[in-house]
Formats: sequence, structure tokens, C-alpha cells
Amino acid sequence: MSAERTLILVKPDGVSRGLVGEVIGRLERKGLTLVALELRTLERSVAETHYGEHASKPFFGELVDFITSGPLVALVAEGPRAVEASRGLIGATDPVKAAPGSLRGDYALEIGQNLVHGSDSPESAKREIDLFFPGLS
Ligand code: DAT
Ligand code: MG
Repeated sequence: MSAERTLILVKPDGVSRGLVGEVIGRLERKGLTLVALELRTLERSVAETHYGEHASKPFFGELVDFITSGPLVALVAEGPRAVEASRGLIGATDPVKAAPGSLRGDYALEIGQNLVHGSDSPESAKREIDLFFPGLS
């Protein structure tokens, strides 16, 4: 089995609501392994780089405001098809449409505060891991 790595963020809403353990527990129970973990509050420049693909979207300012609004937990998880596996655990971007049983489906209601980020492809994972944990991708 070849291992793949992905970047997961428990966003500020997840930290303030006390859901860090729930998110990490689900990743671990799925069989993914934690290889890095950090509580940090993002600089705007880091947030703008992380979400750079959305820079032209109308919600970009709110997105950066939210993701920098308080501490988040950044982690790297590893395992076979870690990107796809963790996107499945996280659920659809809109929490109202996210399947019950997924993290967003179970714990979120608003698209702007949807609890968790997970890289959407191995290429995104490399870029995002290099931003948060240089040398670990
Ligand atoms: P995902 O986080 O599922 O990868 P995305 O990359 O399309 O989704 O968007 C990044 C984040 O931006 C998303 O988690 C929440 C926010 N967002 C996306 N679409 C939005 C919208 N229509 N209104 C407000 N925020 C939005
Ligand atoms: Mg995305």
C-alpha cells in the first residue's frame, strides 16, 4: 500500500466548539495516521495563499476573515488514498447537502463555517502541506 499525505484543518469554528477531538478521532478510526499537528492562528497572508484559488470569488474576504478569526488545528494525515478518504469523512462543501455521517453533515449548517478543510487532490495536498509544514509533503 503506497501512503499519501493530506492537509486537514480543523477550522476556528471547530476549535471554539470543542470538536477537535471528534475530527481527529474520526480520521484515526478510519485508519489514517497523524504525521504533524499544530494549533495556530493564521496570518492573513498565509490564509490568502492557502485559499488562493478562490481569490476572485465574492466570498473570499469573508473566508479569509473567518479562517484567521481564531486558532485552528492544522494536521497532516497519512494513509492509502488519504486525500479521497478524508474528503469522504469531511463531506460536501455545503453542510446542508453533506451526507449525514460525514463531519460537515453531522456538525455544521453554514457553508462559511463548515468545520474542516481537507486537500482536494494530491497536487493540492503537496502545495498545502508545503505551506503549513515545509518539508513534510
Ligand atoms: P471545500 O472546502 O469543500 O474544498 P471549496 O474549496 O470550494 O470547498 O471552498 C473553500 C471554502 O470556501 C469552503 O470550505 C467554504 C467557503 N465557500 C465555498 N463556497 C462558498 C460560498 N458559495 N459562500 C460562502 N463561502 C463559500
Ligand atoms: Mg477546497
